[in-house]
Amino acid sequence: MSGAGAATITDAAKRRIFAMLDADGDGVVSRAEYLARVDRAASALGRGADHPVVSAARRAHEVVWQDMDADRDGRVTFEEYRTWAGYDAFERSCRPALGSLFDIADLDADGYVSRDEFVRLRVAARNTEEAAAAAFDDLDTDRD
Ligand SMILES: [Ca+2]
Ligand SMILES: [Ca+2]
Ligand SMILES: [Ca+2]
Repeated sequence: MSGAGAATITDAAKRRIFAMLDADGDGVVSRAEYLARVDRAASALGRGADHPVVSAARRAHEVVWQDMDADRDGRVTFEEYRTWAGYDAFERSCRPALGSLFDIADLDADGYVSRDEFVRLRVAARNTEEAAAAAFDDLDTDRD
């Protein structure tokens, strides 16, 4: 994971992220595709769909979704995504959404995501288990 801030996300990176969100590859991200992130994370971590952290994550993602869909037509095009990802909106609404996924992953609610919890979350985001484990090791620089 690079330390690049939101403002420096390249078009290539935005395209990769957009392609990941556009699960059926039709060139637009639907609300269902976007919110499916929450359901995948919840089921990977064994969280019930009505668990408070899952409901909170759904609300946080809903906010991001509304923010991204600038023309409110229920679809996010790459152009919308590209414009949105370059602005403060990214910081403002993405941070709580990512935080909400963190809360889903933090099964014992100790405020830390353990290696095992992190791997399950990343697998849910369709990374291979191996890449997720490597990504965690990259972040966990003091190996604790
Ligand atoms: Ca799609
Ligand atoms: Ca739109
Ligand atoms: Ca934990």
